[in-house]
Amino acid sequence: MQDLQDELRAIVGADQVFVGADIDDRYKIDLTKKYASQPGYVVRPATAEQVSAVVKLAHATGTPVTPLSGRTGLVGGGVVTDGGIVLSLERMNRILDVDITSMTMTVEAGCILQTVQEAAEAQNAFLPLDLGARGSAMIGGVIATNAGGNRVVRWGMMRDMVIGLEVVLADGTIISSLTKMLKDNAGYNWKHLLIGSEGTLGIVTRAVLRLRPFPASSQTSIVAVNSFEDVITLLRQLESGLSGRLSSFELMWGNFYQCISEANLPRRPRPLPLGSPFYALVEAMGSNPADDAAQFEREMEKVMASGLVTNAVIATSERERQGLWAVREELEAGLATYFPFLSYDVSMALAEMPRFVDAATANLHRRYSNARIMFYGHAGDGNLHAIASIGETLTPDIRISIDSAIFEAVREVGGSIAAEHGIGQSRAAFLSWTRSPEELQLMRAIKAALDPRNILNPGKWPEIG
Ligand code: LAC
Ligand code: ZN
Repeated sequence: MQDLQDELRAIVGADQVFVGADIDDRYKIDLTKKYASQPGYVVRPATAEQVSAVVKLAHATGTPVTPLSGRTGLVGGGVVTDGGIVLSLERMNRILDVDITSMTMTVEAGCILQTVQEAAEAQNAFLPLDLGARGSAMIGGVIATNAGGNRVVRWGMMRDMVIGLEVVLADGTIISSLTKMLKDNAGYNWKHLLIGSEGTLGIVTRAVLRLRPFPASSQTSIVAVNSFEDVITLLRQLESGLSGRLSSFELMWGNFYQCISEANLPRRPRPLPLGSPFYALVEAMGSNPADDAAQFEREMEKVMASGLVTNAVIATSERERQGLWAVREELEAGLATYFPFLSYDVSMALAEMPRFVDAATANLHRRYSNARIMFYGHAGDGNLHAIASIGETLTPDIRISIDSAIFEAVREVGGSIAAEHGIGQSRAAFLSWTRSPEELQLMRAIKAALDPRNILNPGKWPEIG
């Protein structure tokens, strides 16, 4: 133990290794406060070479290593096994290059998403990935989890924005492929295997990200819709009517909208009256402010005139835009009346959404007659979030029972139990509900090949390694 500590100190410097009582709580417990552990060591390297040396040492000694970036994960993926090494990327936070000729930027894993977005914007460029946790989530984490968020409907997930990648493998090998070209079909694309592997196959240290022209205009609206069928028609109509500029389509069931509206929030978002079965937050982005706004208004008038949308409000300033987004972003305070709750992140074919919602609700009420559940999410991506509460403390048994109610419904519609937040610890027991035995066998083979000693974020996906 003392030896390992000394060796870690020799690698990263004595002041960047923490043990015992010197370990800050933030390394012990996750954001959801559902997962906690006693790390043996917290190590904060400054370079890929230091990450490599730490991992090599872990490999040699069979010590678990969990990479940690912005601590905004919701599934317990960043909590190390008791006694293991928390490898925090927070000091590796340099923006190395913004290249507006190739429209790429090269960043270290510990860069905060918002900082990266702003550095791109300063050069009139745009990193489209966006999510509520933008102010703390770090690039390494959003790559390791293949984060999605609010603009996937137009620009895809993190996977679609990573051009080059540098990772440290389980034996300490540094694979540095910080290329700037979009096309590269020279053999297996290992990069995509690492993206979304949640720290189980390698540790992201740097990345080259794809940039887009900064959108000079955005139009934002919240609309009320009467039926799910109309929601789909609206989505498809806006996709074509806005000439591909639709960048967010966030759906909210009526009770979710009501819950957030009635919460004691500083901004009290309630742009439209309560009582509609569905609300959608719609945003378009483009590069011709005057034309874009006119086109947006025209499309909105059309969908109002046809009755597809029963009510709408369009933001007329950035402040109003923020006000509309508050309905989706003030979740912590907004969900207070549901506390304690469990939250879900599932996906399915869009046409199956109503069947899923009905089945999940019925399954839950069969188990807990006083349960409450509400749905919202990135409907344009087939991704729904659910918030479930039974008004009492959520013991491990109750959690499994509520999880089962929701995931049975996912299984019924052939969906996925983990659309964008990942598996981490909280979904691990249900991986086989969503992946075939053959898929699990393939995952086991990949894990065994890349991390034969099972030191990288172990204990998270027990069926895999
Ligand atoms: C959201 C996060 C929880 O979409 O994924 O609100
Ligand atoms: Zn989400």
